[in-house]
Amino acid sequence: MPQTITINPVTRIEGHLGIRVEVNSGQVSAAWSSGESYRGFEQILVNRDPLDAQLITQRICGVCPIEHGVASNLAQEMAFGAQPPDNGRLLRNVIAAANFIQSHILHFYTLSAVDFIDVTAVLNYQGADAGLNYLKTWVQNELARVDYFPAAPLLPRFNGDYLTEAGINLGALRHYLTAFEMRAEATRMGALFGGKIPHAATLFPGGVSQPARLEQIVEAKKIIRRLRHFTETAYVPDVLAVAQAKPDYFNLGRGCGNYLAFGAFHETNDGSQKLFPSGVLLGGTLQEVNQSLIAEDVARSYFSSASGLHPAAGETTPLAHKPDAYSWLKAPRYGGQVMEVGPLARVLVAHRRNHPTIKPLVDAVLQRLGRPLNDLVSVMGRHLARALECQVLVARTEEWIDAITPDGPTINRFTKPANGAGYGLTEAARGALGHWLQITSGKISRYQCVVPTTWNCSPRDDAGQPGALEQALVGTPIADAAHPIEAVRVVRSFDPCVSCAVH
Ligand code: NFE
Ligand code: MG
Repeated sequence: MPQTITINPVTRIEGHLGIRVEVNSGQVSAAWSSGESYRGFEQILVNRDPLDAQLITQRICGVCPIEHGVASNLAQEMAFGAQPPDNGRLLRNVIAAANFIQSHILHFYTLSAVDFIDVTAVLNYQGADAGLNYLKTWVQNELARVDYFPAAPLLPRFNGDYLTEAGINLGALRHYLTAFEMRAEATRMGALFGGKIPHAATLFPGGVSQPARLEQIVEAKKIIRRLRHFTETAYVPDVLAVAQAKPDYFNLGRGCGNYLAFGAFHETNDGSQKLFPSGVLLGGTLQEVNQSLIAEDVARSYFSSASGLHPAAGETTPLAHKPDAYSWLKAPRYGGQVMEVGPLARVLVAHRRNHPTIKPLVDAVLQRLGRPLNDLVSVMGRHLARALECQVLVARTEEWIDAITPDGPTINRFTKPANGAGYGLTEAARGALGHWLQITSGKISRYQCVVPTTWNCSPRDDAGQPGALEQALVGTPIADAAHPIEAVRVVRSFDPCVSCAVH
């Protein structure tokens, strides 16, 4: 008899995700992923001034606001016929990179690493470090309160290696704390040029609204060097340590096998060149992205609007008690196919395109691990792809900061048409992000967002095809049905943000 396990909510992600799996002979045989809330941003935007878009869409999420703002700006720029000058493009890149970097560090250390380390090791700590004592008290309180998943096997790096105090090695538990500081640093870098974070004030179509002063550039340079040091000496090595300690996770969570990347971080003002390239990998074949092939199904989603609409004609009419529906996420598909988006998709596309920095880095790491490229398609591969693209991004961001002209012009003028349309395709930390904008008589008449986690965590579509995460869960061994840590690790490898996904 199959057994059903429900994990709802899945904790340590953003937003409310529910997972239900059917387990047969100790393995997941089917999975259902449910977004458990509704936000309504696509309705809120209608009838607003198009220039409000980046202010409103940034509020979709506190973790990836900048990318929503950038997607809005790109959609407006297409509708207005505008594009930023060099300085505007560079500053937009740096603000977005700050957001990406904090998000990746957050995902690994704060949201995921505790699935792989033995946090109870900190209980033996006897030293005077205030941070570690805080952590010790926190772990004690948590253990008194909840029924914990069994601790992961002790990992040498995480419980050994560098920090020795009172005879106890705490290794990457220290990095767990440093990660909070690094996140704050990245956020500060974004705020230097964004005016404020999480929701930047300077993002605007045609560039950014505020020139960069020399002292801001100098400060950003100091911060990116710290972030670069942390990424190279802690984040990437710690992910590699987990990868070596848990090699079985290179075989789990493989998923749908199709990948979509819109690409991001413009290297030219018209966006024809990007640091992270765009591409579609469909059954192993690389294609150019054709956004007209995107459509969103709602057969199993809580919407009464028509199914299978392209986002430029998309509708969002909620229907809470729809029979057979089980998620507030729509089911985006590309030419009818289920696609995975995110760091793994970006890295696979970049690798296929012989990217000058990503390909050699990925190849070197895989060689060190003695693994073929295809092993990246896994739980551990997603963590690795995220860390490696972070390493490429911190290095390139330092160069963008160096290239900013102090007090140079950051924005190009444009005229707002009374009627028009546009779309913005970019990458948020969690994957391909698209906004579709329609303007009628000077007001937004339609606004549709197709968001990374909507792709990854979508429910079944009109044809009954499960979403990318639902497919990745199938085959996962569950050793103890009362503590399905293996399934949770598969879910978290996608870094879901359901606040974004339901927007
Ligand atoms: Ni709320 Fe987001 C990212 C976007 S995820 S975090 O990254 O867009 O769907
Ligand atoms: Mg949408």
